[in-house]
Formats: sequence, structure tokens, C-alpha cells
Amino acid sequence: MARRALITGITGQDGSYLAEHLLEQGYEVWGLARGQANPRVSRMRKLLADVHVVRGDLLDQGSLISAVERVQPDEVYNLGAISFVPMSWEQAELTAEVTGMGVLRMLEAIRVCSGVSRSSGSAGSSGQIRFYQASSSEMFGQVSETPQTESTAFHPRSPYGVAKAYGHFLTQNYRESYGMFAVSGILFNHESPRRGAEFVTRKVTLGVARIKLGLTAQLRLGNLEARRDWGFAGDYVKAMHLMLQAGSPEDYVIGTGRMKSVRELVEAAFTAAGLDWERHVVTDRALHRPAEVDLLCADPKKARAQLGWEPRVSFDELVAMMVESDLRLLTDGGDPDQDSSWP
Ligand code: NAP
Ligand code: G4F
Repeated sequence: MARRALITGITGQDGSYLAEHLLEQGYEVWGLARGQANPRVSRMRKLLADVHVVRGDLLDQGSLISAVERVQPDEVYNLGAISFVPMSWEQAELTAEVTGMGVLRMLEAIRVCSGVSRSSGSAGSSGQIRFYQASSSEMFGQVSETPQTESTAFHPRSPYGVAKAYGHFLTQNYRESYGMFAVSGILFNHESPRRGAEFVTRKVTLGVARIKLGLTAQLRLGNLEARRDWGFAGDYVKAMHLMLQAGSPEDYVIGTGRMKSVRELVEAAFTAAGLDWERHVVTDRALHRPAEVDLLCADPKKARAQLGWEPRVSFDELVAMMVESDLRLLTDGGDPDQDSSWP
């Protein structure tokens, strides 16, 4: 019988790549989708026709229990979150509820449906469902060392980073308290043509495409000096799957080990379209964050050694892929907010 996976965040960037990867591996894939008439669900259904949909919301404990009861998954991937860092200052409480408390609700749903009692401790009562939590390099925040490993201290710099740290520690706690196979992937920034238009990579590649096609002349950005370790989302979802196939439940850092600044990203994207970025980019203090994460750089040695995981797509290939895809999308009359650049 096919193994069954339940993915929260199915309408997001990673949900789509993970669903495709698991379908290729022969899984029966279920996506948790929220809302009465969520347009992102209809888009997802069109593009990922083989994914089954179960209704639920990370804010609603009962709905998660019902979803786990109905799907009877072998693996649960908790990708659902408010994931845009600036929004986490604007709606800090909602971020704590979805991105932080949502992890607790999902773990509780699994614990209850697996029949693991609170009093039984970890004595062989693990249940069968394996759980993946989408942790983030944002937890490192103001970094204490570079590159960052699985044991680097956390110093989150946003309500989002704080909520992710809660989810991370809680996942570890459920592993220790109940013997659950519950792991966190500490993923560094990963991008693709399906990335939301609010994140800097996609904002830049869409901006480049609009300028190239004469639709606008200017791109307004915030802090150009921040540095990130950017990889390709399609590579990173494979690491999520590998973590749940491992012999023992452990956390892993996933990234490329190479850093680039936003300025270098901008240069690469404009150059890919044959444009001079200095003629088009303006900076705006209003787009700076209340507290910035200046640099993030992964040390993915453990994932390479224990999971055999390697990123395949380079930074330059990623930027070129995204610029090309956005040029195609806009030339074909697509609306990036509605269509994104799905397949
Ligand atoms: P994304 O594109 O922003 O997707 C977020 C998903 O969360 C969407 O499917 C959204 O569904 C869902 N969601 C939001 N609120 C929800 C709720 N109340 N209940 C259930 N689902 C809800 O994010 P992504 O880039 O794919 O990232 C996936 C996960 O990895 C996130 O947890 C993110 O924080 C984490 N992460 C991402 C990166 C990265 O660089 N991409 C790095 C580290 C960690 P709707 O369509 O209903 O809004
Ligand atoms: O693309 P970003 O918005 O991503 P950020 O904040 O690094 O977060 C992403 O990666 C995390 C993993 O480290 C995930 F957990 C999280 O969910 C999300 O996927 O911003 C990247 C950098 C920041 O330093 C920001 O200040 O780009 C800088 N930046 C400069 N101008 C800008 C802009 N970011 C955005 N979004 N828009 C700008 O105009």
C-alpha cells in the first residue's frame, strides 16, 4: 500500500515542490487547506491534480485532529505558517498563534491520534506517525558564529523568529517526552519561480522582468547589505523527506554554505536580463526592518554526511531560472499575484 503523507502549507512554495517530490516517490499525498473559498486552493488543485485535500487550520485544534484521523498519515510535514518576516511585526499575535502554537496543535493532534498518553512518557510509546517541522535559520538571528550549525545558539530578531524557535523546541520536547519521531529541518532561505512576490528574490526578479518589458522603470528595495544563504526550493524539499527516512529522529541544518548580499542578488538578476541595476534600483528606509538579521550562512555538513543531501542548483542558476520564468509569465499576460509562476 502507498505510504501516506499529510502536508500543511500545501498552497505555499515548499508545499508544492514537496507534494511533487512525494508523488514521484509513490506516496498518497494529502494537503491541509484552510478557508471557505481560498483561491490558492483552487490554483493548487489545478496544478497538483493528484493531491487530496483535507480541510483544516493551524488555528483550530479540532480540525487538525479530524484531519489526522481521516488521512491516517505515515508522515506529517508541518510547512504551514505566516512566513513573511515583516508581517510578523504587524501581526505578532497571529504569527505566534499560527507559526508557533500551530506546531503545538499539530503535535497534539498526532499524539492524540497515535494513542500516546501524557503519562506514558517516552517508554516505547512513540506511535507510528513521523513528524517534520519547518524550522528556520531566522532562529539564529543575530548570529553568534558563522557558519551556523545544529548547535549554534538562537537569537531571533523578529516575532517570526521567536515563534519558529518555540516550534523548534516544542518538536524536540515531544521527541523527548513521548518518544515521537519528530524532527526539525533548520532551512536557510530557499527560492524558486513559485516564491511569493513579497520576498526579496522574487520581488527583484519580477521587478527585472517588468523593467525589461517596459512596464516600469524603477525597483524600490530596502537594505541591500543584508546577506543570505540562498538555495533552490526543489532541492530543499528532498532534504525534508530524507530526514523522515533516517534511522533516528534528529535535526539538520539545510543550506548551501555560501552567502550573497541583496546587492549581489540585484546585480545578478539585472545582469541576467542584460540591464544595469544602478539605473533602476532605489533604496527606501521605510523598507528596512525594526531589527535586521545581517547575515546567515549554513554549515550543512551533518546533512551531507548523514543524509547524503547536497544542493544541486547554484545561486547564479537560481537567479537566471527566476528571471527567465518571470519574463515568460509577464510576456504571457500572467498576473504574478494570482498565477505566481507555477509550473
Ligand atoms: P509560504 O509559501 O509562505 O506558504 C505558507 C503556507 O502556510 C501557505 O500554504 C499558507 O496557506 C499556509 N498557512 C498560513 N496560515 C495557515 C493556517 N492558519 N493554517 C494552515 N495553513 C496556513 O511558505 P514557504 O516558503 O513554502 O515555507 C514553508 C515553511 O517553511 C514555512 O513554515 C516557512 O516559515 C518555513 N521556512 C521557509 C523558508 C524559505 O526560505 N522558504 C526557510 C525556512 C523556513 P494559505 O494559502 O491558506 O495562506
Ligand atoms: O526575502 P526576505 O523577505 O526573506 P527573510 O526575511 O530572510 O525570510 C525568509 O527566509 C527565512 C529563512 O532564513 C524564512 F524562515 C522566512 O520564512 C522567509 O522565507 O528578505 C531577505 C533580506 C532581508 O534582510 C531584507 O531586509 O532581504 C532584505 N530586503 C531588502 N529589500 C528586502 C527588501 N526584503 C524584502 N522582502 N523586500 C525588500 O524590498
